[in-house]
Amino acid sequence: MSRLFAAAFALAALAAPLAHAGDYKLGALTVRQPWSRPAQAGMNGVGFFTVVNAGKTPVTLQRVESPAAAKVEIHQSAMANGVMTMRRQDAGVVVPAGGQVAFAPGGYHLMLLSLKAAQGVGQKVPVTLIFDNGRKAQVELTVQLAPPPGGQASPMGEHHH
Ligand SMILES: [Cu+2]
Repeated sequence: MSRLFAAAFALAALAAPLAHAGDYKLGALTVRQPWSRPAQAGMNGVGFFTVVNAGKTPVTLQRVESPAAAKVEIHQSAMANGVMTMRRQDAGVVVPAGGQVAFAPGGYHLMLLSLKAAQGVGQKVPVTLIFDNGRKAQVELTVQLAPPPGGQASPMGEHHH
């Protein structure tokens, strides 16, 4: 084995523990552990993940597209007078420089309106996250029943669509 190969292997070994399977890197942004829930065709689906911004400037997630749904909206759930409500976030969601934003049950989420097909556990749902710096992240939401291990805890419990 050449020295060059040995060095490359050493680097790969060092980098490995930092990356989770299912993370997507896009410049200074990382989209961590995107997932969704099972749903029937014609119903609304959800999308959850964490966006980490290692850069020195804030980045806004402006909009989201998916071939799996008629339309995708960015929503935020909030508790108001004991009632869980959802609001569309038409201005997008800002990920601060050096910070992160969690899309998780009870908070921010993607709403996949009118799914074109049923999505079952283990399936992958393609979505494209479009940021204000012109970057697009193509990620796949893994359909599962519960949040990924090590994912963000739910800020306000479950919420149903
Ligand atoms: Cu919603």
